[in-house]
Amino acid sequence: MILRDALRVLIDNWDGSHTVPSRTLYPHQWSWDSAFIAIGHARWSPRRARTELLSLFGAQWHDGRVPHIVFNPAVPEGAYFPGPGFWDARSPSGWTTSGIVQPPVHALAAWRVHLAEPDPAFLARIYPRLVAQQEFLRAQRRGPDGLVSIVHPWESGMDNSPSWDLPLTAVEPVPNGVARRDLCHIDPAERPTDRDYERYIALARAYRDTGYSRACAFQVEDPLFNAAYGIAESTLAEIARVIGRDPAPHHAEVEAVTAAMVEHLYQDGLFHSRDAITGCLIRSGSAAGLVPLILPGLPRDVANALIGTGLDLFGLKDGVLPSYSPAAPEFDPVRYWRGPSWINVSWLVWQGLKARRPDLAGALADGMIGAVGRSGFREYFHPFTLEGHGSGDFSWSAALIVDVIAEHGLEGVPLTARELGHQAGALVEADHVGDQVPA
Ligand code: 9WN
Repeated sequence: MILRDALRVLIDNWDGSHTVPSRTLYPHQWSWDSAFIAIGHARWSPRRARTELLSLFGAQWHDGRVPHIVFNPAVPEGAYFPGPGFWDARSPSGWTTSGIVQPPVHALAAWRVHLAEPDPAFLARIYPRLVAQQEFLRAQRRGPDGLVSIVHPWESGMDNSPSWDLPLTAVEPVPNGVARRDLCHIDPAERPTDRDYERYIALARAYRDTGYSRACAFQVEDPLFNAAYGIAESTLAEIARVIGRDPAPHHAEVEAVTAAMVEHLYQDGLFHSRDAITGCLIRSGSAAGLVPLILPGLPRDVANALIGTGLDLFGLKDGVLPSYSPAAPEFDPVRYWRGPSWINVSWLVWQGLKARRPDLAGALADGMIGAVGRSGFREYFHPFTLEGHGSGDFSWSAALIVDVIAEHGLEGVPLTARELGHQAGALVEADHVGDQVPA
């Protein structure tokens, strides 16, 4: 039942070449959403997964950046704020886009699509684009210590995390006089405050006014973003091997960024963000600090300490990962990224736990399935009651649950692709009607 419902969400949110995160709240294509969604599609329709990624990379800029939103021209300007008119940006291929990025989890997604249905031609096609995405970060975002920065909280993907409260004080909030669209759909208690929103808009406007070329008042080295950058290099090495390219530079790069993260972002059993303007570590209780567990070369003592922190401060053994530690005073169990549990961050930590602590990984898989079983495919969940919040029928919650079920199974029995397809039945047969495969 969960599986069929998940596929139903993915099919309903499909727009012919990509999947919207949510029909109501987010009616365009989002960058890291598409990567997570492709990971789910790979389990039942690798073709759709390839289309999802290729359509996103079809809007890549000449400098290699993959914009965090690719706007659907058929959706009215007012359906999402800030929309294409605000960002005033266009990809070389003609798509209107935003000008900021999100964590580069796309190489990981491409690789998993390939594992589901080996396709060296797809890998050969997407590899140079994935490399260009990393090169953009090296060219425009890498600091002297070898870490890449985000220039807007939206680039972290964990937009309203308390980790950004301090660096955001450097941004003057400017009332923008535009009604917030998100509050038409969601209770204000579950979304960022107006003051935070004014800062987001002021910062995006300032970056836009530099031609999307110079960081403004916010420049932060985030552990989730850097871990994504590192795992992308590690995965690019795998891809390079399959298509006959040299994996060595990718291995060297993931080793270098892992070492830089341990040296500069790790303290007392957790990775933290660092303000790249002041050089100060922003000590916080964000679950972003556990995501470096996905890095294959993380020193064992660091990994063990992270797991200890996960158990002590995040309640990891209960199988539900809050986005912010309940032990911290800023914790809020229902407000956007300030405490609720999200399936994508849980999924990333699950990846990191599988080889290191299968028992905890299993508990987390059961916890993710339990959350959607209790409340449906919501955007986020109260970490104690599992009550759902934010948007309903949220695509990455559905997609990643398909992946979790395919691997971990329901009640511990994994499903083969054939069984998964069989369970999905007629839904899968009907899936390709109206698809537009990117040229
Ligand atoms: C701004 C689409 C996106 C996710 C982000 C999440 C939220 C947007 C918003 O929705 O951000 O990009 O309007 O709040 O924070 O991670 O990619 O699902």
